[in-house]
Formats: sequence, structure tokens, C-alpha cells
Amino acid sequence: MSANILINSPNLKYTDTHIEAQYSYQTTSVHQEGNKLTVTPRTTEMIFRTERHVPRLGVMLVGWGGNNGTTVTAAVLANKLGLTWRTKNGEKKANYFGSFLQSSTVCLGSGSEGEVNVPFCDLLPMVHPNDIIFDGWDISSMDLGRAMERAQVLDWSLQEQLRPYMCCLKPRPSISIPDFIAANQDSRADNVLTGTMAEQMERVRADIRDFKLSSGVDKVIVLWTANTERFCDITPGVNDTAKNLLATIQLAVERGVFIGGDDFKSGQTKIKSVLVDFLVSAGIKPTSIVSYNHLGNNDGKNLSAPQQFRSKEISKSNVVDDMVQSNSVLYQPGEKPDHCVVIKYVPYVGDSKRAMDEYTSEIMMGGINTIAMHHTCEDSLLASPIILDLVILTELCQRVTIKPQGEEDFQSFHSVLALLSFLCKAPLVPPGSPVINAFFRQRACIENIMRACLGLPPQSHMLLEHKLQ
Ligand code: NAI
Ligand code: DG6
Repeated sequence: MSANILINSPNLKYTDTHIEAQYSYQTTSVHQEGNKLTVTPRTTEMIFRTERHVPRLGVMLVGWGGNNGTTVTAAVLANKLGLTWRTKNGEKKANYFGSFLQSSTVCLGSGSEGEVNVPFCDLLPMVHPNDIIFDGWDISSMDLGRAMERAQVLDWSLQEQLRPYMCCLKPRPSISIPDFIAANQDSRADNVLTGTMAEQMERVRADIRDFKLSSGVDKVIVLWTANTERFCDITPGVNDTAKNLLATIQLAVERGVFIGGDDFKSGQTKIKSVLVDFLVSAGIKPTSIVSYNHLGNNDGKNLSAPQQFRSKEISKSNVVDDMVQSNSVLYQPGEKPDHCVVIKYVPYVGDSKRAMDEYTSEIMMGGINTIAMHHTCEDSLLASPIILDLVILTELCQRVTIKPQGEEDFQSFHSVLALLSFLCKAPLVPPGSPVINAFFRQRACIENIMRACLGLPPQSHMLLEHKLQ
């Protein structure tokens, strides 16, 4: 049941159109001279303003006919229609498990009955996934009913109920540069645009306008869930220097459009961003991480080509860097654990990916601590709720503006929306900003920014009221 939250504070004002919060943002700056550190607390007064009107949201997926595209569309339909279906393990009901916004909770504070926890999505007005309208592109022309069957993710009796709705949905033709994805994908590419690059780009822009007009949505978010593209070589003037690389996102900054990071952080990498954080935070030194995967869906087939695998290897490998660098007791400058990622294509297991991990760490007095893990799971059922969280969080962020004391105007979040890092294996952050991968730091960032929008202090977990005589 959704909670109706009313903040009782002189720092918060509800108007017909906005929630406006006075907020004291507290940070500490550190001045270092040799080994002498001078730490100065700082407070910046700010106003957070959140638009209350929740727009009708349209989402266009690049790769709509793939496993993720069909699964997320089907899951939203099944939830909207309140579907149930029978399996050999009993009756199942549509839900949004795996979405941190819909299915995880945050502690608001304490009441007479103890702590009060509410779903994340109740904190601020935001789009409900059931209300999202989907559209998109795919280089495969298959309608979403047949594509859902090809994906082999959902139970058959659920597919039968969804098919009449899914069959009416057809991906739009897409831009395809065969060199970017594996050659083994050629056989499904029967829905590609032709003409010059400029003409094809204009066609895609026309598709977005057409979708917006014909569906009546107020906003459109475009999300990439197509095949992993090849690792790119370094091209002088394009991606050879930090400056040139940053210039390739310049148009988004100029137009105030949000962009997020790469690759959904769904299973093995999510666990890594928790487990390594746990080890390093506990003062234990991970020295070797070996991550083995096998899967049999089309994603696995595409990744069986070396250049596409290389992109995935990179997005899966950088995820521990911030945790390692944060601890100079355990690691010397530049030192890292050995980190190896293996992915094998095994058609028989389909979407049910197997991930096996071995974490070896040094403990006290030369001791060795080894943790081994086996994870079996339908990959697309982990990725689909992340897709929903990505678009819903992005939409919410478009309605939040902030005015630091002394500034004339309210400002939006930076176009490189670092808040989405929580959901991405390879976060994208504004120039000069630290990259955070640690799972609970990322989650706390989102929770505390939402609390700031309500004029509430950050969640400190101090519970001092229970710790005094
Ligand atoms: P998939 O292979 O089933 O779907 C990708 C779809 O993209 C295919 O239908 C393909 O025809 C289409 N496509 C390829 N190039 C295109 C283009 N230029 N324009 C439009 N459509 C194009 O893969 P899946 O499993 O849906 O994964 C999608 C992406 O998400 C992959 O990059 C994968 O590595 C990543 N990912 C997948 C996860 C999962 O759980 N399935 C988890 C995390 C990341
Ligand atoms: C092999 O791991 C296939 C990949 O596409 C992954 O399944 C996907 O990126 C999810 O990765 P992870 O590390 O978040 O489980």
C-alpha cells in the first residue's frame, strides 16, 4: 500500500505546483600539509524545489525486440493487467521485485511502534511503471509477441495471456552499422534503415516526434538495451584525450539533456560492488577476484565475439576501483587486486545465466580468506526492473532544481546524471567528479538527495536516542 507522506517542518513548503525545501548541506573540506590534515566543516544553505506534476512518460528502447526489451514491456503489461499465472510451483502474481524504487524501502524515522519504513517510490511524486508507454527500435522486425517467445524468459502460460497485446507492438527500423556488433547477429538484421547517416538520424528523430504525438505522452526517454557494441580503438581527435572524450557529450550538456552510464548493474557486478566494499570496509584485503559466467541467450552469443567481449570485460572489471583506492592501509598507490572476467556462450542454459566468483583476500598474520559463490538466475528478470528504475529516476531528476545560497537561479542536475551510477556497471560522472561504485554509498546518495527534497537530514543511522542512559 502506498504511503501518504506529509512533512511537518517549517523548512518545507507545499504549493500547488511544487515541494520547496530549505536545506543545510553539510560537508567537510580537508587541507593537507605533509601528514598534517586540517578538517573544516562547511554548511551551504540551499533550496530544493520539486515539481509535483507527474507527466505521462514514454520510453523508447533501442533493442526493443531483445530479451530485456520484451521482458520489461511484458512485465509492465502483466502488472498493469494484474495478471496471475500457474506454474509447477503454484500460482504467481505480477510484481516489481528487483526494482529498488518499487520494492525496497527506506526508514522515514521512528514512531510509537518503532521504525517506520516506506517504499522508496513514496518519498516523492514519481511515475508509476504501470503508466509507462513503451515504443522503440530493433534491427529485427519480429513483433514483440514472437520476440517474447524467442527470448524464453517468461513462463509459457503468462506468455499466452500477454501475446494478444504484445503481438500488436512492432519495433521501428533502426540504424545498423554491422561492424559494431558481432557478425553472428547478421541473420536477425532484417529491419534496418537505409540512406545516408544524416538521413537515418533524421528518421530516428522523426520517430521520437511521431511516438510523442501519437501516444500523447508528455516526455520521452530513450534507453539503450541493444547488443553490446565492440570495444573502440583510440582515434586521434575523438577519444584520445580526456578533453576530446568529454567533448563527445557536449551536445547533451548544451541542450540540458540527461545522459547516464553504461551497462545495467544487475547480478555478478552488483554483488561485487557490495562484497568488495564489505571486505575493504572490514579491513580485509582482496587480492584476487575471478569472475566466470556462462549464458545462452542472444546477449551471450553476441559476447562470444572477442571485440564485444572486450567492452563487457571492461565494464565488469572497473567496478572495484573506488573501494580499493579508498584504503591506503591495505593498498599501496596503484596497487589493485588481480581481476579476471570470463564469459562463455552455452546455448542450452538460455537466459538462465550462471555466474561463479572466487574472492581471495589476505587476512591477519598472513592468513588467506577465500569466498566462492555460485549464482543462477534469469538475467533479463534482473535487468528489467533496473531499466524501470533508470527511466523513473531520470524523469524525477528532471523535475528537481536546486538553488544554493547566493545564486540567482535554480539549477538542474548536471547533464551527466551521476545519480544513475547505482544502476550502471560503468557510471558516467561530470568532469572532475569522483566515480563511486560501492553499492550502499550509491544507494545512500539517492536516498539522501530525496530526503533533501523533503527538507529532511541525511539518514545517519546513529540512533542516539537509544544509546544514552
Ligand atoms: P538481446 O541480444 O536479447 O537484445 C538486444 C537487441 O538489440 C536484439 O533484439 C538486437 O536485434 C537489437 N539490436 C542490435 N543492434 C541494434 C541497433 N543498432 N538498433 C536497434 N536494435 C539493435 O540482449 P539483452 O539480453 O536484451 O541485453 C541487452 C543489452 O543489455 C546487452 O548489451 C547486454 O549486454 C546488456 N545487459 C543485459 C543484461 C541481461 O540481464 N539480459 C544485464 C545487464 C546488461
Ligand atoms: C555475461 O555476464 C553477460 C552479461 O551481459 C551480463 O549477464 C550482464 O551484463 C549482467 O552482468 P552482471 O555482472 O551485472 O551480472
